[in-house]
Amino acid sequence: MNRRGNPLMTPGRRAFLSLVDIILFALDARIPRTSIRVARKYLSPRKFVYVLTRTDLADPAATRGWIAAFESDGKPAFGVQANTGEGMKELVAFLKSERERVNRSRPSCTLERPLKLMVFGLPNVGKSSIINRLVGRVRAPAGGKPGLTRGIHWIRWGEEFLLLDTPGVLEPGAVKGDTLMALAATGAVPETRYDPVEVALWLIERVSPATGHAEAGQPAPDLSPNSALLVLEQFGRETGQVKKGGEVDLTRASQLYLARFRKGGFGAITLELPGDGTP
Ligand SMILES: Nc1nc2c(ncn2[C@@H]2O[C@H](COP(=O)(O)OP(=O)(O)OP(=O)(O)O)[C@@H](O)[C@H]2O)c(=O)[nH]1
Ligand SMILES: [Mg+2]
Repeated sequence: MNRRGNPLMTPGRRAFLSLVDIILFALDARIPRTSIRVARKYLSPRKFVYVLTRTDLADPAATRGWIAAFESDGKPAFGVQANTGEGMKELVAFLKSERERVNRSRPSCTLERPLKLMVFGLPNVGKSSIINRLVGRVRAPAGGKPGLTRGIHWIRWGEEFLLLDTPGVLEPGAVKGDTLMALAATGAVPETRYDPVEVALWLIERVSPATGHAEAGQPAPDLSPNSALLVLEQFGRETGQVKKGGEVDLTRASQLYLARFRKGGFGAITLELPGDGTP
């Protein structure tokens, strides 16, 4: 996640980006607005399409709303579950039709060349998983920790495409407040960069009106910090995160709460809905 090895985070990135025909801008479907706002400064206005990942963990109605909002803004958008391949068909069909369009627009004597696609976005959003699903086998290392992909890699996808896997773009020191909380809650920043208790309380305030279980897609920002703490303590007790004297171990309870949220254990929850401010 540092600038080394990531040409997207260097001053020469525009020249680098010009090598690519289409950019797949991967967004976490739970936080599309933050995914765009934090990453887009590294993107020059090349042709890109949005790929919303983790649709299994997001509220389906909210994801449909996001896709409709992007499309009405003239941006193709696709929702996928990048770790299983769910929803990839439409994206594949779109990319194939783009390739045909590009080749048709070339003079007939020109040799066809592979279309160059780059997958771009925040750390841990599912970029390498998208590539593996497109190619049909594991060609790009993918895993649960942000910052897994280091350096850039071209990967051949049949004769027709070349795919570029890239490291996530993010300078963790540059993000603060709600942005940092949203990124930390969804797993885009390393654990050393945030206080798990602060992030768990922030998340509970948004998703757990009373019980720690949200209604899908209904962020409820009304809970006071004090009640959030009570919810966290109750969660800690229920899950056995208790110290010797009987006091709840808030750090461990928070880590467990965040891990459960990231796996969809509280339901399919979108933290940012379309319509409340364009990205
Ligand atoms: N539930 C769920 N998990 C996903 C999805 N897409 C990716 N993952 C998981 O998210 C984790 C990160 O995926 P990667 O493909 O490594 O993400 P990345 O964007 O390449 O990450 P970096 O290279 O670290 O920037 C992995 O554990 C994937 O299995 C998805 O749509 N749903
Ligand atoms: Mg990766």
